[in-house]
Amino acid sequence: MTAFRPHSAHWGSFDAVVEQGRVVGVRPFAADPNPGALLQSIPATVHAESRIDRPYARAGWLRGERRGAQRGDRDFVPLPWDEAIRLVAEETARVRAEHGHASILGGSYGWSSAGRFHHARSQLHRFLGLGGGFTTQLTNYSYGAGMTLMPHILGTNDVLQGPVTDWPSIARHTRVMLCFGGLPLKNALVTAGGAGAHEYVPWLKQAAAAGVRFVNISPFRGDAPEFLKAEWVPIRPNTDTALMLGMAHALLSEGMEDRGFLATHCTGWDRLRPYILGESDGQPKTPEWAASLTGVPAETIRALAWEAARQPAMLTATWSLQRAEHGEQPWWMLVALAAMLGGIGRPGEGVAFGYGSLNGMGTPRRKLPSVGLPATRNPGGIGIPVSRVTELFERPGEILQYNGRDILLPDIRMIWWAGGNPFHHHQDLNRLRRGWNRAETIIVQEPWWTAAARHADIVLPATTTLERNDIGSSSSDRFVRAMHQAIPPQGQARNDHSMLADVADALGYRDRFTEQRDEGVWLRHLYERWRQVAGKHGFDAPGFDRFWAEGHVEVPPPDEDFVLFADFAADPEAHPLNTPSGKVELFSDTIAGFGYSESGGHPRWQEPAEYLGAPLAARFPLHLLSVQPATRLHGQLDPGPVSAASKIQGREPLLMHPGDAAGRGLEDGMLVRVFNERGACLAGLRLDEGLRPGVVAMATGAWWDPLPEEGGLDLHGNPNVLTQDVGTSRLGQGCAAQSCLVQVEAHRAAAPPVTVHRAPRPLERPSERPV
Ligand SMILES: Nc1nc2c(c(=O)[nH]1)N[C@H]1C(S)=C(S)[C@@H](COP(=O)(O)OP(=O)(O)OC[C@H]3O[C@@H](n4cnc5c(=O)[nH]c(N)nc54)[C@H](O)[C@@H]3O)O[C@H]1N2
Ligand SMILES: Nc1nc2c(c(=O)[nH]1)N[C@H]1C(S)=C(S)[C@@H](COP(=O)(O)OP(=O)(O)OC[C@H]3O[C@@H](n4cnc5c(=O)[nH]c(N)nc54)[C@H](O)[C@@H]3O)O[C@H]1N2
Ligand SMILES: [Mo]
Repeated sequence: MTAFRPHSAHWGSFDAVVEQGRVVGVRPFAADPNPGALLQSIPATVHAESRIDRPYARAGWLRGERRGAQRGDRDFVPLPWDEAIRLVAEETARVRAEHGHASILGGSYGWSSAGRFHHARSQLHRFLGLGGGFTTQLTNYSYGAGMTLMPHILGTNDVLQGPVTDWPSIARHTRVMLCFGGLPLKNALVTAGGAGAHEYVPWLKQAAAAGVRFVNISPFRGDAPEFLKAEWVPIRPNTDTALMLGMAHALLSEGMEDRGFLATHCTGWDRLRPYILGESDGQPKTPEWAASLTGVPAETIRALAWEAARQPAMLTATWSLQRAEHGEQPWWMLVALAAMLGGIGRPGEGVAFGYGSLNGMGTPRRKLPSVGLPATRNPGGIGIPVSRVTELFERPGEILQYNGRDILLPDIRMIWWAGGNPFHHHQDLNRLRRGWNRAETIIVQEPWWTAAARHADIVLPATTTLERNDIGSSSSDRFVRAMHQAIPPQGQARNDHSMLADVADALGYRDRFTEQRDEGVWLRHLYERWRQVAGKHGFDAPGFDRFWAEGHVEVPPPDEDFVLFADFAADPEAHPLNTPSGKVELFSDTIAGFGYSESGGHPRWQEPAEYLGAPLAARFPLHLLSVQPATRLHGQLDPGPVSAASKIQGREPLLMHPGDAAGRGLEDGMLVRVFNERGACLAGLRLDEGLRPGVVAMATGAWWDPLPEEGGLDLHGNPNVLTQDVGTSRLGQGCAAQSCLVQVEAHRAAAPPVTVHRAPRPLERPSERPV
């Protein structure tokens, strides 16, 4: 018999097609106008060979090899669940008693899965918070630098998280849209918490049909879909700030800046203007100056500036631009450029970040929170900017500067991860692993044998969403989705909530953790809480039983276009921004007051240590972009068929311009070795004329499969063995993965096969099992 069970994932809502206890297919959600291909990877991934079948412990850990022990040795011993729970509880109690709450790193960054109750990271935070606290991780990898910066200069993070000026407003009013980083189709496959409706492509088509002209300012032509007929401006990576400064100079030299807006709505123009003109530092930021850094001709820079000044222009940049050394600067300068054009807060004009980064940005929606667990208290804990995780391991007792604060780094004894994959998301993985190994105990909750699970001491097998009931919900999506359990738990997998409840039980606080609710009661409780909030926002949602039976609730879109900062634009006195001056801060006294040499009081051009203009480019002459994958979500779904079909000889593709390949004797489809001083990986070469020469690109997410020795060659193609691990600056301390130079050569030797999608072979003989 075939059953259809409503369900949801970050990459789309669907019905799971179930036969004899197995997911055999998926049927896209009927209300989705443009369902994505990633859904097709679900059945094979849920039933993959790489599912963790039962709890395990690392043999060396059981023998007492703790701090400094090598992890990732794959020497795992199966454990019965009750023993695993007992070991975890005893070790947690010991670490807390001996070293304090802050010695447990429970930040556990990662996307987890769409269901909001069983959201692994939220469950872990709740468990650790109720137990006294933990060291958590602040900001995120996506836009950590940007979200630290924007409150200083615009007083809000709406400009990058939404709601932003919506597509109907753009289609109606915008004439030209300048898109730094483009408007890639691949990124719009996903929405955190579940994509009920993929409306990005229909909206892009509508805007193009309405006559909006798109300009794709990016090293990669493929960042704009063909149907937009976008002009391509191939810029050198990490030089966008210089291009924007050149545009600003072009505006000033023609007197095209909006002096009224700069006077009434901004502060600090008197400091930024002399910098653009070169009066404060002796270097006028002319289009010619910008051309020498960006590789974009001065005429093009002038034309872009004048075009944007003559008609309604929307400026946008993808989140990727700030994932680079000095990543705060291009975003700040884009705000300054929008201020010079005077369009901030006008329909179809101004600036916002991430239209091309995630499905849901700019989609008409009401500002409603998503269904979810209440925020956790973290009484005894402290927070570290998420991308500084390796430094946290390396420098206990030292100070980390961040956004005007001095953070004393704790000595991490225990690492606990649920719902994230640091050996996917972090930079310079060989260095991360050295720091990681300093912990005494590492616990990972995972459905699959990811690199994080392989680097744990205790591995707890988690169910996937299809093995439990939940609610999918995102503040960026109109639909709240019922997620019905489709199949029984696979192997001995358990829900994150249930395993943590058992550990809480052993530690004496089960009831505080569960609030004596089971799954069903929790779902009803969380939904009804949300229904009340929705009611206050004027939306009358059906009761839980109807929602659950119908499978979804649709929150209707608002009737009117949404324009970000409209009130402020109309009357800056009555509706000031939440900045110290109440205005757009083109100069920030607060930021200047931090005294960081690398981030001053106004946006400025600063050379990254790794980009094509740097001395290091003589040795590593290619700029590597590590972009979001079209074939999966980060490391998730990598074992599925959509991801597998994109690989070349089983390795992740590396995109390269044919000219760069010819100079190296490389041909399409061959295996190459990509390397720098931090590490090396194999990749399959794909030639693409749409890449700026000197730039190569590789998607993230191929599961790390290193040869066993320290720093060993990664056989699969995980770009994070190459990326550099520095903060964007002390201001934002964001991830700077996009600043990375490499060299590429043919790999002609025989290449061992990629085996990382198989489960590691456990130690089976009882004699190998230590007591
Ligand atoms: N070089 C480079 N690196 C990058 C980026 C880049 O642009 N370049 N981008 C960065 C960005 S923006 C991000 S957001 C990060 C993403 O990094 P992550 O969010 O850490 O990546 P995911 O692979 O989504 O990790 C989620 C993990 O949760 C697991 N999981 C799913 N459901 C459950 C569950 O129910 N229970 C449990 N216990 N686990 C579950 C999945 O199997 C998966 O391993 O990567 C960052 N890394
Ligand atoms: N299919 C899919 N979609 C995803 C994700 C996924 O894993 N898979 N991840 C999601 C997540 S967590 C996030 S945070 C978002 C991230 O969204 P983004 O950060 O926008 O995504 P990226 O692919 O890293 O970058 C977008 C484009 O920016 C260009 N770019 C890179 N560096 C530069 C530069 O210096 N200058 C200019 N002008 N352009 C540059 C690259 O060519 C790249 O294709 O994507 C989300 N969407
Ligand atoms: Mo992200």
